[in-house]
Amino acid sequence: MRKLLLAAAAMLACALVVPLALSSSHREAPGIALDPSADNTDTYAWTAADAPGALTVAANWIPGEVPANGPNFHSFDDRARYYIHVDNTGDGRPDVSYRFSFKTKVRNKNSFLYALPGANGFDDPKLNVIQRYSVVRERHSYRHGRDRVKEKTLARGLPVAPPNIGPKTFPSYDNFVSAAIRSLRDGTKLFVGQRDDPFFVDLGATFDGINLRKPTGNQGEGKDDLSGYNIHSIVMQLPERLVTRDRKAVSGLEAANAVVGVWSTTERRRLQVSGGRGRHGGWVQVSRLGNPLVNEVVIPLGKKDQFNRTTPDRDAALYGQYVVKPELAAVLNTLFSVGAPEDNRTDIVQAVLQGIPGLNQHSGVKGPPAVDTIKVNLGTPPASSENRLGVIAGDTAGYPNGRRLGDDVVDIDLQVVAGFLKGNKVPLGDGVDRNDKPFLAMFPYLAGPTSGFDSAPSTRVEPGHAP
Ligand SMILES: [Ca+2]
Ligand SMILES: [Ca+2]
Ligand SMILES: [Ca+2]
Repeated sequence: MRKLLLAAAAMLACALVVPLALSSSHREAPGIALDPSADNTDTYAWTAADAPGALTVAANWIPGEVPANGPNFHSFDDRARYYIHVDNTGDGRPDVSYRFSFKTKVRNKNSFLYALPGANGFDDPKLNVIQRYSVVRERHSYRHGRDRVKEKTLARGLPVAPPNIGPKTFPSYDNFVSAAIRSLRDGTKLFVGQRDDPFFVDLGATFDGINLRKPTGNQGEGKDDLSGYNIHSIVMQLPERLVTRDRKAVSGLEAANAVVGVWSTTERRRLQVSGGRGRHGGWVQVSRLGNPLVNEVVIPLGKKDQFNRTTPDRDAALYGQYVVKPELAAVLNTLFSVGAPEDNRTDIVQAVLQGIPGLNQHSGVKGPPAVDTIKVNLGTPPASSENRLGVIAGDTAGYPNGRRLGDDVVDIDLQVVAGFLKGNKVPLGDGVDRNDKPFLAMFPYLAGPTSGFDSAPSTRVEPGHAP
């Protein structure tokens, strides 16, 4: 407890600040908005209350999945590669990466149905379409500026939980969820499949010029524009020794190996076409996501696609200027006259990109470098009662020390950009305080997906009122 208090005090003394921005990372850049199956929406990294010796990560893709979108329901793309990266030294380069590749099989190509009614398991022939995945661990070492990668295939042919089509097709959808939870020999727990989008935000108000429905404060009446929509998620629970610098468990908050930085990316193959013949080239990164909202509202339109292609170790050089002088602060001042500091926001750089000293800053690195990773101190005990505003509300187990599913990053960002940590406390918020569905207390934590049968919004045609 004392350590926690010290950390909280250190944090406030350092005028800690949090990221800027407004809707996590759904359709955040022009290029990736045209390629939803490769589009990262959110990355979460935290210590789960029921798994204190492990790093828990949830990485989500495919924004705004309409549950009823059949017969070709949403899925991971067999032609892309999906990554979760961990940096345990603080330089913004990955030290351990987990790579996911997918393969879809159609059992009966003469049927248009994804599954026949009553399908109840991955081996049930009534399940006509099944997607499976392999996971490869990459360990990176850097010598003379070169990245040497050692690969190990951890598992192949693991099943992806299918899209939740409806109660007639899948009377016991949760059976698929249980069967999709896998434990690897090294103690890693895995789940891959469709879930409810855990992000909550009044998108309509936010991008209508931050048209907060009750701008004097966070007084409710917001609309969770992502409610009822699903995403595809990879959830991993990794024993600490698999991700730390010295390959040992973390002994406490001040341990030298305690902080890790997490982000996710997607890659596609280059395609070269000449003389009417296509040829596949190497893999290229097309999307990435560390802290929420950075590419949304910090990076200007002209740089958003470049941001998705570059790596965190180059963030300070390429994008530092947009964080130090965030456009959002000026926008908030114009709209609401909140008195947000508009220049020299090194407080934001520290909180989001460098880490808070004594809490989630990597130890033993010079600078420290400003890199867009979610930095989580694995020695921070989970909160007995989570506060949605995380560190700025004194809950040091929350954002930006990692990111939990329930952290209200929209409100945190609005308040921090307005100057919360410089004493300018404006109770800004979008009026949406939590997800539309409760999270689970156990793995895989994210709420179950809305089914196609229950898809909304939709208008029920009343009897006798057919058009
Ligand atoms: Ca590194
Ligand atoms: Ca939701
Ligand atoms: Ca909110």
